[in-house]
Amino acid sequence: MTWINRKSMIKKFPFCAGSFSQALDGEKADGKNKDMKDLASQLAQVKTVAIAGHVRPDGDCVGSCLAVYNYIVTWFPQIEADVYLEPIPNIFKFLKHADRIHNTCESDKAYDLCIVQDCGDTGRLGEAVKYFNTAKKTICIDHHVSNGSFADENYVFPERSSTSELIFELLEEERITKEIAECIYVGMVHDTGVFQYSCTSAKTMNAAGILMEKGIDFTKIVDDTFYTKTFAQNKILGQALLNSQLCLDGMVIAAAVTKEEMERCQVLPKHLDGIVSQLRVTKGVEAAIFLYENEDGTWKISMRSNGRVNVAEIAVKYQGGGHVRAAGAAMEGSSQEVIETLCQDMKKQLPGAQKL
Ligand SMILES: [Mn+2]
Repeated sequence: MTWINRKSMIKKFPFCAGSFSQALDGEKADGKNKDMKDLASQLAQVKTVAIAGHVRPDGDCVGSCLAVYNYIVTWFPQIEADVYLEPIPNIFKFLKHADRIHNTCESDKAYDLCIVQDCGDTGRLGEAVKYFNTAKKTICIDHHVSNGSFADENYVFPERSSTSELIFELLEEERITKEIAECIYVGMVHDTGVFQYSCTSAKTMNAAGILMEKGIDFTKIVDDTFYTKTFAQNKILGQALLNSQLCLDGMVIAAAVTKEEMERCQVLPKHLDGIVSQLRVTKGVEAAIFLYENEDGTWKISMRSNGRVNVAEIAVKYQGGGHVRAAGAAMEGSSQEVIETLCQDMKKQLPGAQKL
């Protein structure tokens, strides 16, 4: 059995960084944060602003970036603002001004201010890093544990549910329009698994309550952007569940889907999100393993833990990475070999587990 070095795997699991970190004292946050109290005062003197987030943008990244963009165009119309993000998932395109996002960074404009959001390091900004590098001033707003506070001003709180929750704090409540509220709500919903992960706090819920009072259609937002799956996605989920097996006396559940099965259901890797989460909520399991076959016959591995197993530790062994409860890697071999190898690793962390 061999494994493959895929550094990108480490970057594939942005979900809810806060839920796996030890809670810091949010208001002191280890001294890296300067005195940024609100966004308005940061915008007072600037004429041009670039907004950017991480590559492969997720709900929190899109929501938080568009919230700031909509805030600027609504309340600071004299400022020329641009948002730079890689193409966003279709489900987020209903957000106000999603159609104005620049997917490429052709302009060589140097901005007065560059605000980077939901991004733990400049390496994850993709092409938009050039606007960060050339801006007169930079601001970083983020909740990733790994964030080194790399900007001039940093509003970085790793224990918070989402960057969108931080944006909520930085805006004046009365200036949060319905459209801005929708952006923030989407980000909070996605990074908390609909207010479910342990990063969800009373602050998150209070903010969500205020956003609900802005008249947003919160039921539709949750359904349309989080729960709704295409028919093809449901078919492949069903196939994965049919293929699943219990290992280690029922402590681990594992499932693999092959290229052929993906072709039959007409799905791409990006349509497999959520399958491993469904496996994880099987009664009695400590961890879930989901594999899908890459074009070259290798396997992309996703792992989730309910707490006792540190899946990041296992992923790192195979040059992958992630969080304690959510991690991934890529491996070679038959699907059964891969599952057995990973179960052996999990067995070491699960005293009492008997047979594979
Ligand atoms: Mn986030």
